[in-house]
Amino acid sequence: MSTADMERRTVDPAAIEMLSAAEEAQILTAWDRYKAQQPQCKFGLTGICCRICIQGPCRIIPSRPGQDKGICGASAFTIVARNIVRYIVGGASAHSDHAREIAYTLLHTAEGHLKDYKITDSEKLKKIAERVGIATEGREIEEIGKDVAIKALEDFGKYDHDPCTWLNTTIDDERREKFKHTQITPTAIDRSITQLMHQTHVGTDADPVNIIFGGLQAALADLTGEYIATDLTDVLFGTPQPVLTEANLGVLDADKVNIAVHGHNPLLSQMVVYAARELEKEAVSAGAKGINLVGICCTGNEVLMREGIPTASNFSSQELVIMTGALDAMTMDVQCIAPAVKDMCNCFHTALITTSNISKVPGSVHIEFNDATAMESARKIVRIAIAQYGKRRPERVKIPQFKKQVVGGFSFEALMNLFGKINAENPISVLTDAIEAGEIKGVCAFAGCNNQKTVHDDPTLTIAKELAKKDVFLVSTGCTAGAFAKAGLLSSEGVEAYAGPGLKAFIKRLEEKSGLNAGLPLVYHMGSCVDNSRIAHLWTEMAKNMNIPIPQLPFVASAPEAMSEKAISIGSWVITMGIPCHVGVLPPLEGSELVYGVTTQIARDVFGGYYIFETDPEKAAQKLLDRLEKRAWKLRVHKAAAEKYDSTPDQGYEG
Ligand code: NFS
Ligand code: SF4
Repeated sequence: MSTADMERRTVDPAAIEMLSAAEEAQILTAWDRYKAQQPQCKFGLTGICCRICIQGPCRIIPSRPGQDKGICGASAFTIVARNIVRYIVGGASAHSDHAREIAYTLLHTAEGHLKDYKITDSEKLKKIAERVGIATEGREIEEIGKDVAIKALEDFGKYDHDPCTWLNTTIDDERREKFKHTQITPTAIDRSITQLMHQTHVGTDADPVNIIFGGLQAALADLTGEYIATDLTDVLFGTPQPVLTEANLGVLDADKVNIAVHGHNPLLSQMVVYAARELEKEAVSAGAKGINLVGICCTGNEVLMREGIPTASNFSSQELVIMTGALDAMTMDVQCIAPAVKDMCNCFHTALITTSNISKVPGSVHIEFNDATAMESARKIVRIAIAQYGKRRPERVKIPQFKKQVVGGFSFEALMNLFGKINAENPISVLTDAIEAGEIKGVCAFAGCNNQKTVHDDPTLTIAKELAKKDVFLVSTGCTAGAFAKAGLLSSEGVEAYAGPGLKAFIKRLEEKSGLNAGLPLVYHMGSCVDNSRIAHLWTEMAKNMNIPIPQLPFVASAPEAMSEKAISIGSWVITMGIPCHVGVLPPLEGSELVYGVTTQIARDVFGGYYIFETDPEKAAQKLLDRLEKRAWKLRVHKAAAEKYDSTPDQGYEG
C-alpha cells in the first residue's frame, strides 16, 4: 500500500509506520477488518433492522406492502427510536457502573477497611458534601467521606421520586425546570436504565417521541454517573492540576520494561502507577533500565491527568502499541479494549492481563482485582511484565520515533486556578469577558472516540485547527484528547501553529501569569470520558456568570469520530443541556425521517441543544462556527437592548 493510501487510513505518523510494518508482516489490524466488513448492511446502517424479539430480525422496506412494518406491526420510526435509545442504555450502564465501583471504594476507604486507598483531596470532598447537603462542621474527614459515598450510592437505586442528587445539585435552575417540565429527570440511575429496557421491550412503547424522551432520561442518568465518577475519583486520587508529559508510540522505551494500562477505571491503573514506582529496582535487576508506564484510552487519560503518565495511543491504534514488539504487558480493566489485542499479543511476547470479572479475554492471564487487595494485584501485574521483558526479542522491536509534548491536567478546578491568576475574585469571568469582548468566539468541547468509518484522527484535528484559527477556545476529553496529544495540539506548539490572533492573545495573557514551566496548550485536556462532567460544570458556570440560560451560551460540542454507546449517551445529554453537538459519523437514524428530525430539529425547540450530523470535517467546522457566531451575536443584541432600555436581557429566546 502506498503512503497516500496509508494516509487515507490515519494521519498519525506513528500509526502509518506501524501499518506499513503490519502489511509487510501480513498481520491484520482493525483497518483490514473494517475493509473486510464492506459493504455493511443497509438495514443496520439506517436503523431499520429490529432484533428486539426472536420473531425477527425484521427489516423494513417502506415501499413494499407487508414489509413496511415488522411482524408485530412496529413502524420504522418505532424501530429506529428503540434501537437508538438502547445505545444510550448501554452507555449509561457502562459509565454508571464504573462510577458505582469508585463510590464503593470511597465507602470502604472511609470505613477504614482498605489499606491501599486514602482520601487525598479532602477540600474537594468537603465542597461536594456541602453541595449535596451533608454536614461538614466539626466532623472527621472519614465520616464525611462515608456519608458522601452513601449519598452517591443512593443515586443508583433510591426508592423515592426525588431527582438524583448528583444531577440536581450540579445543574442550574433553568435546566432543572426544563427537565422537570419535560419529565426526564432521573430519580435513580438503575431505574432509568431498567425502565428504558422495559419501555423498548416488544409490545411496550410504540411512540417514537415518547421513546426518545425515555432515552433522554437515561442520558441524564449517564451524566449523573459521570459526575459521581469524576467527583469521587478526584477525592480518592486528587483533583488534576497541570502536568507535563508526552504522547504517541515514541513514548515506549526500548531499554525499559514497558507496561500499558488500558481501559477506563482508575482504581486499577492508579495502583499500577504506585506499584511500578515501588518495583523499579526489580526491573533493574532483570536487566532493564527501569519501568516505563504508558496509557491507552481513558484509563490512560486518568493517569495522564493526575500522574503525567504518557499516552501511547487512542482507540483505533491500540493494537499497534503491541506491534512495536516493545510492550511487555498490557493490563486492562473495562470498556473499549478491542478483543483483537489478544491476537496481536499472540504474535509477540506481550502478556495480556485482564482484571475485571466482567471483562475477560480467552487466553489471557486473569488477576482478579478488588479494592481490598489492590496493591497486591498491581504488584503481580508489574512482576509479570518484568518476567516478560526477559522474553522480549530485540530484533523484533520497532518503535516509531514520533512523540509530542503534552501539557494536560486541566480539571475544572485547574482551569479556574489558571483564570484566577488574572481575576482571583471571579475566575470564570476571564473566559466569559473574552467572549463578550469578541476576543474569542466561544468554546468548543471535543469528546468521543475513533471510528474506522473516518480517517483515524483526521476529522478531530481538521475541525479543531479550523476553529482555533477562528478564535474558538478548545477543551477536550477521551480519545479526541489522544488525537490532539499525538499531534502536538496539547502544547504551545499548537498555539503557534494554529491559534487565530484573538485566541493567541487570550492564551498568551494567561501564559504570562500561569507560573508553569511550559507554555500553555492550544487545546485544554479535561480528562477521560466520564470527565465530560467537568465540561458540563464549565458551561454551567459560564451561563450562571453571564446570567443567561445555557441554550444562549456560545458553546458547542463535537464528537468527530464517535463510535461507542457511551458516546451516544454523552451526545444525548449534551443536547439536553442546551448545547449543539456535532457528530461526524452518521448514527443509524436515517431509516426514520421523524426520528432524525426529532434529534436535529425538535430537540432544538424543546431543549435548545440538538445534533448536527456532518461527515465532512470542513463543513462541520463551518457549521459549528456558525452556531457560535449566531449565539454570540444574539447575546450582544439582547445585551445592548437591555442596556439601552435599562432592563434585564430577554431570557426567552433560544440561541
Ligand atoms: Ni470514551 Fe474512553 Fe475512547 Fe470512545 Fe472509548 S476510550 S470512555 S468511548 S473510544 S473516547
Ligand atoms: Fe420484528 Fe416486532 Fe420482533 Fe422487532 S419486535 S423483531 S419488529 S416482531
